[in-house]
Amino acid sequence: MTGGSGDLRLWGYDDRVAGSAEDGARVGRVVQVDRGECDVVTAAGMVRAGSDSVRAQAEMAPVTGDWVQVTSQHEVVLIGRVLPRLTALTRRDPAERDAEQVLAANFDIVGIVSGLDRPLPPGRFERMLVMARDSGAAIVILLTKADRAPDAAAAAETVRAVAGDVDVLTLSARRDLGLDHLRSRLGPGRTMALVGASGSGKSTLVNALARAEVAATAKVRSSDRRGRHTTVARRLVLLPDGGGMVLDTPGVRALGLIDAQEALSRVFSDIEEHGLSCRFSDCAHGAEPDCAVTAAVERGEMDPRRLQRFLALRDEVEQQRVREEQRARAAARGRR
Ligand SMILES: Nc1nc2c(ncn2[C@@H]2O[C@H](COP(=O)(O)OP(=O)(O)OP(=O)(O)O)[C@@H](O)[C@H]2O)c(=O)[nH]1
Ligand SMILES: [Mg+2]
Ligand SMILES: [Zn+2]
Repeated sequence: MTGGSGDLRLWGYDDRVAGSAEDGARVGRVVQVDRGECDVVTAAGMVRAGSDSVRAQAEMAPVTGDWVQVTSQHEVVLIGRVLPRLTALTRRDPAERDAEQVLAANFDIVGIVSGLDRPLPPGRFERMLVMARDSGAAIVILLTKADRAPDAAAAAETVRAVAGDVDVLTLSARRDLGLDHLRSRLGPGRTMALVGASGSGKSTLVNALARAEVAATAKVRSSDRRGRHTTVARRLVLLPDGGGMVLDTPGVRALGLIDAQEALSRVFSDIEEHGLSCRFSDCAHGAEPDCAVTAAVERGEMDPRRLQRFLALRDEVEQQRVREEQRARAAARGRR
């Protein structure tokens, strides 16, 4: 992991990153974050850096994938500024209601991973699609363990029904199926962040792409095919031969949406399009007269369950927004 800045380009360093750093600053990319410390790859190689000693508490905390400025004080490397993020995966912090938690930053593609050894609930894809859409990156759905599915093509079709314009690929890390196609979407300096349930095969896919056992994997429970939360840290892995990077993440239990109104509209663009013909421009697609969305359901043009799932996600996002507003008002009162 040593070498000149040429190596840093393999990690995605480019003119945009260079332009956002202060003149003469030492920059690096966060490869992994552990309590208070990060592994950061710099032009001089990998360094271990303290993450919060020099930054004010209110500033952005570094996450895996971030470009940062590093400084050295008496042999100790510290992270200074976190450079502006191009893309970011965010969710509602499960520990702190309504706070935003950034899971990963500066990836070009989000790979939504799901194993074909388990049922594929459409609502789970829709939720992950909203989160991925909100990140600002390109998206691909990766259906892994194709070798375990009696009819992978049929399973992929059911996912395509909710995927909109997002590509759905079927893969097998075990049989090396579809991996070359996936590699063709990466390449030097490009990063793909993997998200998906525990046991879906994210780390196995990382190892297959890396052609080495770089990430720990574990068998799913035989009773219900659920994973064991094997991966515990988000980690950026450099692929061989200028193949880009994959960002492995732990399987997520909760994916609360935060501030995702626009992404929601895009993922459910079919509903939004029908909605343009509703009588009321602010139609909630419930009991309103002349609602074009419920009419489409009645005509059999739209799956009523998809509408229900949309309404539930919309309520979740709306309630979160209302709470956020209340909190901002309370904070403003406190300042007066
Ligand atoms: N048959 C088959 N099994 C696979 C494939 N990909 C992954 N698996 C198995 O699925 C299990 C879970 O894989 P992991 O890669 O650990 O899953 P993960 O998504 O990283 O899980 P967490 O780290 O817990 O989030 C392991 O037993 C893998 O061997 C595949 O393509 N085919
Ligand atoms: Mg894993
Ligand atoms: Zn309506």
